[in-house]
Amino acid sequence: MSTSMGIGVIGLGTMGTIHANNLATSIFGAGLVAVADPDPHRAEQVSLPEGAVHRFSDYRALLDAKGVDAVVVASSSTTHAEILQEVLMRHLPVLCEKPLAPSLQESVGVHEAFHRAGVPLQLGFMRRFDPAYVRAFEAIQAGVIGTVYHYSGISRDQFAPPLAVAQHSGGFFADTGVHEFDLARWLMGQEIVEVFVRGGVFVSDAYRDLGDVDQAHVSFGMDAGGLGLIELTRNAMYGYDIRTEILGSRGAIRIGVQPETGMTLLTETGVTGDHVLSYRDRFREAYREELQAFVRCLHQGLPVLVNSLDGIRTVAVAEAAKQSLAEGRSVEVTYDA
Ligand code: ISE
Repeated sequence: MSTSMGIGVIGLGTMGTIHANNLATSIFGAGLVAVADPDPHRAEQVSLPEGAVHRFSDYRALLDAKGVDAVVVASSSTTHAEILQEVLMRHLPVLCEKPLAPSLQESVGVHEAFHRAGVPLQLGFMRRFDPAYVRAFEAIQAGVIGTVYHYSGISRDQFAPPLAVAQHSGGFFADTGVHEFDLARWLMGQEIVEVFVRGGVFVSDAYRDLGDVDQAHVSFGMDAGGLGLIELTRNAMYGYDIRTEILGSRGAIRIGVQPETGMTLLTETGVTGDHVLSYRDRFREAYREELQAFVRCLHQGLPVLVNSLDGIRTVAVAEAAKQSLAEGRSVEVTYDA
């Protein structure tokens, strides 16, 4: 592998575009060499370095292209398993967007195949690279809040995703919930073993036809006795709002509402500030950091920091959550397909 690694991005929706732009402009030790999307107009959304980046409509052509040393898979979730098999056949390291695959069975298949072949697969849990969450993790590891025993999470999107996107996302728990499940596992240092879920459709009526919900509460238990509560909301209206609090025997850590800027407007009519509207803004730095970490691990031959095991564990919780909601009872989380 040369000093600058060539990376290809598969899928140019919201996340693929973010990764492609980051690779084209700000990742040390790697550059964007190819993009693939069945819709040719999507490549136009990315400001590609003139002449240097190959555009493909078929992702297989990208995988076979000269100069592609690693790939980012950011296509819709329902295509991950199939694309990852092709990536594996070419032994290319991959950063794959979450979820690993929408179902536990497919996710386990992907995990086992990559694990057996020893090909690096990093999963797109970017919150683990956000400066506030990194600080929280380090403080917990250092024992600053003692023994942790409770996780609270609030995860609110401003608006529900378009139905066409939601249909291929694996549902609310696989698409949105997995970020929270992963944070809880990572910060608490325990696995989620049981969930109880309530939920409903309150704003996005069309979600009823999809058999999905736009509001849910997940209460859970963990293997070392930790407890947790998560609120998932698709339509907060006022903005994107991700909050976390970990309670320990000697204190708590809180990651709160993030303003877009530090500006506060104070006039005779009142005091107002601004607020982030989407994950693109809230986690802008984290998306760059996760890619940089991926590239650093490949260059240094180190294991990636978030892997396919994290993928199957979170999808297992998502499946149990879906079942709990449907059956109105607590469901044990199992990691077997
Ligand atoms: C989206 O796919 C993401 O990954 C965002 O981080 C999450 O907050 C949102 O709910 C998902 O739809």
